[in-house]
Amino acid sequence: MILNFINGSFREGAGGKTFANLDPCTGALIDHVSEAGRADVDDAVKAARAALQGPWQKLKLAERCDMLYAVANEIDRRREDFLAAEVADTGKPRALASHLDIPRGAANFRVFADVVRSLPTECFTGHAPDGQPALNYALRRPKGVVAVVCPWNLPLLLMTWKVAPALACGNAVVVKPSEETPSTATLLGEVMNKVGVPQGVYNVVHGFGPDSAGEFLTRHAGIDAITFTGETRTGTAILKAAAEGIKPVSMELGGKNPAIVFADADVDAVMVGLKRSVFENTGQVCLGTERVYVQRPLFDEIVRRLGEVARQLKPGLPGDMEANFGPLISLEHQRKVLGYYAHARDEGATIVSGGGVPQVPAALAGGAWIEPTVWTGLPPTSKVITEEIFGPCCHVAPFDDEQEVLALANSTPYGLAASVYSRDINRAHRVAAALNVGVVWVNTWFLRDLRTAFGGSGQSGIGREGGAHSVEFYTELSNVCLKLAS
Ligand code: NAD
Ligand code: 6OD
Repeated sequence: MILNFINGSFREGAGGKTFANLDPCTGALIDHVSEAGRADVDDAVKAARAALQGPWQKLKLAERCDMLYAVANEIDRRREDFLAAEVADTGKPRALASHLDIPRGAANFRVFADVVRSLPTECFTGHAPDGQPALNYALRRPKGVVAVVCPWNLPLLLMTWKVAPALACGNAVVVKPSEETPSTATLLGEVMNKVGVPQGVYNVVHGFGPDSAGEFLTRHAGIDAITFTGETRTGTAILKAAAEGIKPVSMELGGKNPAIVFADADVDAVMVGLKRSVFENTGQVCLGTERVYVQRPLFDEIVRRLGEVARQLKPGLPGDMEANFGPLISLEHQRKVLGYYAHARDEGATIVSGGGVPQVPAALAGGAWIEPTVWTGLPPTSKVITEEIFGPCCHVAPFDDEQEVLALANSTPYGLAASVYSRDINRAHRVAAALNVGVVWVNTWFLRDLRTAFGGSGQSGIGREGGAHSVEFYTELSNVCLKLAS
């Protein structure tokens, strides 16, 4: 049984309710998860508050940062355990989790410990009306108890992306992992205990969203801030919860990200980028590309090569060295993605590759398998082009000039990420500046420097995290004005 982690102890939810954690590759039961009820969430929030007012607050900044380095080292030491838990919950290829998810889990703690350790505070010198010197300086305090609500696509990576800066800034957290991926957040509880993080600083409550742990947590009067990663629609529900009590929010939401390929691009580099941005993690990356715009001279070649890339991906179990393509997270998500596949067919799309469910061995028949899919020929108003699908698929459309492609790229209410492929650095710079998105990659994709601002515009989010931007969210500033005697 996967348990809640409250005040340093693993425990069952008081109501005794459980739910199933299913293997996305086969549909088989991995384990039962103990669901936290309202009382458990309340206990977690109280434990976090007590930790804040007790031992956590008393640690010196350097001691806290050293402790976060110890957390990172322990994740590295238990890499195999984290890897096994992450691939079991998600079905993603082991190779992907071992170069992306687990190392980033550790890196998040190191980077934010470093950011906070070397953070300056602002200071202004001036004078009072009587001519005496005055000194204004800023004090940073943790926000308090932070609710961290997480999705299932990169569970450890995205959870620690929030937990690490929150703890580095001196907060205590209550994490609500996705119901689909409860394991690595729970395992992190063992790490916290092992390295001596005081009890109550890191808590995990399991459950669902509405009328369950997610809602109980985000509506709890005892939390001081909410950081959320997930769907835009869920973001709306959480914003309403946050309005009660005026809770600060950080929202990392959905995207419908374009890739723009100019005719002067290095086509091999484009294919490397698109292979990853369309198909990696079975397309379940918020930053992933679902709209590809190609300048007309390269259109046929890119479409043909993208179709070949899709056909070469091989579905299989995480540890299968011949396979490089996992399932979707669940049958429910598979139904949603297949709904878009059917819609594209009905609207008369040209299906360059895929479009359905692949043949898999009988042992995998209960899994959420899906074909990587490439379409052309849909009108720009199609919901396949305007709505986030969150699957391994993209639509490719031709364009003739820069103004036209900018209008197409900026035509959805989302604004998370974009990639631009061109050898012309001036054009890349101009186009990047004209895209209404939070992150632009030029001639690459998902190349991360954790000190940079990260987040979305429009319906893709509120606020920025990363480096000092995370510190802004996870701390409160108060200014001290000190009138000095000469
Ligand atoms: P989701 O919104 O369905 O769920 C996210 C979390 O919210 C889960 O833990 C869920 O239990 C909880 N939740 C659901 N309803 C709630 C409610 N009413 N109150 C409180 N909590 C609630 O998202 P998902 O399906 O897990 O993840 C996929 C989505 O996340 C995609 O839209 C993707 O684009 C987005 N995403 C965005 C980013 C980003 O950085 N912008 C990163 C990863 C994923
Ligand atoms: O790399 C990150 O820090 C980050 N937040 C990635 C988000 C990926 C979305 O699926």
